Amino acid sequence: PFLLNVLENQKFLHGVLDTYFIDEHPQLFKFSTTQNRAQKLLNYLGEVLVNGPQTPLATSLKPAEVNPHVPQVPLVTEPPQGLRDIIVREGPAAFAKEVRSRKNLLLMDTTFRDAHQSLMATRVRTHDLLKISPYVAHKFNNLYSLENWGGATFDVALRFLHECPWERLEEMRKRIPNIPFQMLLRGANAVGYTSYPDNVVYKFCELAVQTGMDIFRVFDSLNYLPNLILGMEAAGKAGGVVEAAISYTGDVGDPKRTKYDLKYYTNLADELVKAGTHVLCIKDMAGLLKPESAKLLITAIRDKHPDVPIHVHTHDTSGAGVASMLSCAQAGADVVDVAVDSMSGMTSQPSMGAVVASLQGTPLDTQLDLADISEYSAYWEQTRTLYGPFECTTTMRSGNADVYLNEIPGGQYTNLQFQAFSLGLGDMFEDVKKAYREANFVLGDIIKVTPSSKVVGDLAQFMVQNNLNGAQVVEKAEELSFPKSVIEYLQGYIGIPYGGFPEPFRSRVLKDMPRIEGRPGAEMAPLDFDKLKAELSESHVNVTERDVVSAALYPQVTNEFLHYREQFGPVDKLDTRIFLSGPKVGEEFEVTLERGKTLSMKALAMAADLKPNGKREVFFELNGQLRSVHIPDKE
Ligand code: 3PY
Ligand code: ZN
Repeated sequence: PFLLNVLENQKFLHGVLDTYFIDEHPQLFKFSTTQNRAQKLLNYLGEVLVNGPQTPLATSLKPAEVNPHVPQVPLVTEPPQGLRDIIVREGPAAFAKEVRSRKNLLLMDTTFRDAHQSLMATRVRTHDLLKISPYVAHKFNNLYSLENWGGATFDVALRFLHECPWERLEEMRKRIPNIPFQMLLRGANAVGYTSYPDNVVYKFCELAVQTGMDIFRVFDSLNYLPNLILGMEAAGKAGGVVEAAISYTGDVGDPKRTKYDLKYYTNLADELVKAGTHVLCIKDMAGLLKPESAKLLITAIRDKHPDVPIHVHTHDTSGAGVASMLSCAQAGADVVDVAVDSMSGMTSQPSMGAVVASLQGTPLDTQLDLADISEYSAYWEQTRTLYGPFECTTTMRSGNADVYLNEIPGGQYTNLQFQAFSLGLGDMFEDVKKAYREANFVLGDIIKVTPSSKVVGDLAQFMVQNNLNGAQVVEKAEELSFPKSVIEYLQGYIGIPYGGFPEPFRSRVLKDMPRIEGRPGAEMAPLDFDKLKAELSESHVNVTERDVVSAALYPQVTNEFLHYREQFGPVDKLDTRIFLSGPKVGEEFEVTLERGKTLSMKALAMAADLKPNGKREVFFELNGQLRSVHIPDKE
C-alpha cells in the first residue's frame, strides 16, 4: 500500500527533481488512508505503552479482561417498526398524539446516556454502544425512546474519549432506524455549562436533527422560563419533538416546603403547554419524587392537560425509584424512564426489568419481554466491567435516602462522593452533604441541576473547606472570596431563580459588580460561524460543520480533540480495554476501521534503551508485518 509513496520513488530519492515534480505526481503524496490510520493508531498504542493511560483513570481498578457477549440478531432483516416511523412520516404532533393514545405504559431507556453519566462518569464509548445497537433495534422497538445523547456525553466524548459526538449519533442512527432518539438539552446552555449566543443553540439543534436526533428534552437549571423557551424554539424550529421539562425539587407532599408547591408546578406546566411543547416532562434529577407526592403531582397536571403526554424522569438514589415510577404510571403518566437492570439503581434510573415485571398482566403492561431485557442486561453487566476505572461502586455500595435532605442530583451525588473518597476523606462527604443543604438555602432554595447544582456544590465545598455554616456565610459575605460559579450565579449569568435572588446575600457578595437583568443569551452577539471555521482551518485540515459547532460550544476542548485525531487517528475504533490501558505484550487483537477494513495487530516489544533523542521504540506486528513507532518517553 505504500508503493505509491514519495519516499519510495527513485527520482525523488536521488534528488532528480524539477519544480514540476509535485504537480506532475500528485498520486505520490496520497498515502493510503487505511495505512495512515493504522500508523496513527500504532502511535496511540505506543503512547499508552510508554507513557500510560491517555485518558485519566479515576480509580486503581483496571478494565476487566472480558470480551462481552453480544446477543445476535438477524442482520439481513430490517428491525420491526417503532414510534420513530410516526415522527418521520407524520411529524412531532402526530407522534405526541399517538403516545397519548396508548393505554399501556411506555418506557424511555437511559442506558446509553444518563445511566452511565450517573454511574460511570459518562465514560461509555461509542464502540460499546454500537455493538449492542442492532439488538436494541430488533428487541426494543416498542420503546418511547432511547436516550443516547446530550447532557454530559458531548463534552466527555470530545475531552476524555477523543471521539466525535456527532459521529456517535450518526452511527447509532444507522443501526437503530426505528426507535426515537432522545437527548438532554440544557436549554440556553445547549450541552454546555454556560449561556451561549442564541444562534449557537439554534445551529446546534439543527445539526442534531440532521445527524439523527428526534426528541429534545429541554430544561433550564433554574426553571427560568425565557431560557426554557429559547431551547424549545431551537429544538422545534429544527424539526425535533419538543419535550419541555419542569425540573422538580422539594416535596409537593410536604406542607412545610411551601416554595415549590403544586401550584408552582401546575403554573409552570401551563406556561410550557402554552409555549407549544409536544410532550411535558417532569425531570426529577435528584430522585426526590416520592410515590405519594408523584400521585399528587401527576394527577394535578393530568387534570389540567388531558391531551398532553406526560413523561417522568427520576433517579433511584434513595431506592424508591421503581415505586415512584409505578405511582406516576397509575396517576396517568404516559412514559417513565428506566435503565437496563445492570445499569440501573443507586444514582442511575430505576430498573427496567423491575418496572416491566411489576406491570405484567395489568392494563399498563409495557409489552416488553423479560428474557430480552435479561440478555440486554447481561451485555451491559459484562461491558460495565471494562469501565472499572470509572465505577462509582468503588466507593458507593447502596442507595441512600438522605438525598431527601440534601437534594443532590444523581450525577453530582456520585461525583461529590467520589471526590471526597479519593481525597481519603470519607467523612468529608457527610460534611459536604450537610453543607450542600445549607448552601441551597443560602442561595435562595433553588432548583438544582446542571449548572445551578454546580453553584450549590461549589459553595458547599467552600463552606466545608473554610469551616463555615450557612449563617456565617451570609454574615461574612462581604469579606469572603467566593467561588467564581457562585458570583456568576448571583450576577445572573445562568438566569433568574424563582422568587428572585437571595438578599441581603446577593448585594453583599456583588457590591458594585455588574448584573444581568434578563435572559443572559439575549445580550450576546450572534456567533460568526464562517469566522470560526476560518480560524479552525488555520490549524486543522478538512474542518467540517460539525467541528465548527463543537468548537462554538467547547473551543479549547474541540481544538485539542482535532489535534488528537490528526495525531492518533480513530482511537474510538479500539476495544475499550485496549483504549484505556493498552494491549499486553504478545497480545493479538483486531481493529475494525470500517466494514471490510479490519486490521490485525500485535504488540511485540518495547525497547529497553532510550534513544539519544529521548524516544523509545515500540514494535508491533500490523497485518503480519513488522512495524515500529518512536515515542517520546515522558518519564
Ligand atoms: C445534565 O445536565 O447532564 C443532567 O443530567 C441533568 O440532570
Ligand atoms: Zn437525570
